Amino acid sequence: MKQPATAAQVRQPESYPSYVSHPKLVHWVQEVARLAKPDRVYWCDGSQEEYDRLCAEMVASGMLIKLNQDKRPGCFLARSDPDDVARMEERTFVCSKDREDAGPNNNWIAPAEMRATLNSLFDGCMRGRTMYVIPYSMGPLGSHIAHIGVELTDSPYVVASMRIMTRTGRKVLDVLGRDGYFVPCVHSVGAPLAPGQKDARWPSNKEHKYIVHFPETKEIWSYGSGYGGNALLGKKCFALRIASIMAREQGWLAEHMLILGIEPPDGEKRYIAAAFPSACGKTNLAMLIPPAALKGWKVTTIGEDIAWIKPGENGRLYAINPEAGAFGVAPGTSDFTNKNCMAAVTHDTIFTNVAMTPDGDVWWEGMTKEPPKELIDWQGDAWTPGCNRKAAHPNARFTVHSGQIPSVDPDWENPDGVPISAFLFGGRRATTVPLVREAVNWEQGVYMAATMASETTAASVGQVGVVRRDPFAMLPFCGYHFGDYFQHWLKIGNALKEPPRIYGVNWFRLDGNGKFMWPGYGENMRVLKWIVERCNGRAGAVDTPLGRMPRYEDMEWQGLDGFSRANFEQLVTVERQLWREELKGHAEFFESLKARLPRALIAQREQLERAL
Ligand code: O2Y
Ligand code: MN
Repeated sequence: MKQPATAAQVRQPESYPSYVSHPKLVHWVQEVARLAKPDRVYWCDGSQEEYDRLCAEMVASGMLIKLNQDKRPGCFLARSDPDDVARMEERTFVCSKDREDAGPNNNWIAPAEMRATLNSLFDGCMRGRTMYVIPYSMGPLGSHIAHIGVELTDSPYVVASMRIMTRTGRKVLDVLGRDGYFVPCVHSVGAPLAPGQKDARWPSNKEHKYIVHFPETKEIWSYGSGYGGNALLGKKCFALRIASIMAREQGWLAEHMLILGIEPPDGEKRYIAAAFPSACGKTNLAMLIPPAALKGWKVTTIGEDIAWIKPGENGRLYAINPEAGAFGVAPGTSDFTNKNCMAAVTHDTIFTNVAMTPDGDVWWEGMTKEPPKELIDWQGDAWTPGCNRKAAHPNARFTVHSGQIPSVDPDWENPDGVPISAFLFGGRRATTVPLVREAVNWEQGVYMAATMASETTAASVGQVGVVRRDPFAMLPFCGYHFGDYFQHWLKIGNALKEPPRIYGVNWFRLDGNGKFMWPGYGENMRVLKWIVERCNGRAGAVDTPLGRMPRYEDMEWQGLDGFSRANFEQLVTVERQLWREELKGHAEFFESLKARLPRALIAQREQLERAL
């Protein structure tokens, strides 16, 4: 029954605000409400008033702590359950009709079996709670590159976070109209409340966690976790896994890439999209501040995690950041590693699992050289230096709106996107992979990206120092078979009049003492400068079996004291024996993709083998 009302009112499951004019959306919301049986259904209008009210309610319930408003105005702290602290790749599923379509890169369960499991888990899972309806746009409202999703969730933390990370509420329904397309996303923390039962500080389900994607119907269902990528369904679930499937069907790219703008003092401004696996400093690169010695060079931020990229009519690629905010890792972020980011989180930020100072400010490992004398750790316990525990969880996060980043690009909300001149692909490799190389053509670039890998760190899964193939940095995020994905990249490139140049980079080479050979952070600008000058036809390079590389004299070294020509030569040496071993790794990985691996990539591998 339709009732005239404002969005701010809490509604009965069957009713909805008068401004909702999309029968299919209403029907779906009612259907999920009948299954999950929330006490209330609330349609989010996306207003500041609504955000403030929900935060106040979460402070009252203990889910959020209001931080010191003199030091961090508009900031809150959430402490998650210790078992619910990160994305869970092993609980993430792509349930295509045909198992082969999900590929060896995804966990698969037959759709009928998964639907039966979810129906049983979701039956009554929102009892005692409110089910929030969040209409959201991935990308600037009304952009021809943007798409709309609707998330149903029983977590007010998700509502507040989604308002920072995406464009939400009534304005999205205006764009959706009576029959616009939306991706249905259902999320529950999986913790129904009996009448009178006291809620947990961070409700979640210890026994069952599922993050599920149905490619054919483009649905997302997530159960049991309230954290990050498991719960903010616009991010990895929609903007990467489901969007990668949509992109293949519709002829565009959904990528795990930051986008930055680089303006030379005397040349054309260029935009670069760069893919790095998790824990390789993507946020830092996206907000890089050039060293003072590179006078007049300016870097701006379009996005720091995801790019949606579409061919334009002129045969170039145009990219938007589908998100409107960052869910960045706090530990390691400091005025030295990312001053722009530190400035962004001084206000109106939700922190999750960081430590708190006695006066209600935040702290995490790496923020300052010396830790404070006392803290309250991410679990709410007293902490002192030397107590042998981390004060902040290694995956502690800040959620902040992109508009707060000082380096944000004036075109970050341009609905037409920005033209991409170059793609960068980088992993964390202690040996073998040189500082930078340029692919001689699109196919070689796709090969570079398809074979990229990263060494595992303490913060990532499994054993430390193991090389894990992570093609295009999409291993946990590609919603379909990697072989088909590589083919899609080849097809997109072949149809472009002006394809972006493709580069491989590695900031993480170690010397014999286990020390980083490249200074990284702001000094990465020297590599970016070479790339932009290549795009602008102003920098030289030399051919190698791995692609084109800068000579020492092709890069700018002014202001980088203590880094010699010999250091540089070491970083760009092609060590043939190591590469022969590396190629075995490529062959092994390709073998896992079997018949769906494009022949062009096999040919690239053979060519490289010959060249070595
Ligand atoms: O652990 C999580 O839920 C977050 S993972 C994440 C968050 C922001 C950007 N990238 C990532 C990632 O894992 O690539
Ligand atoms: Mn990411």
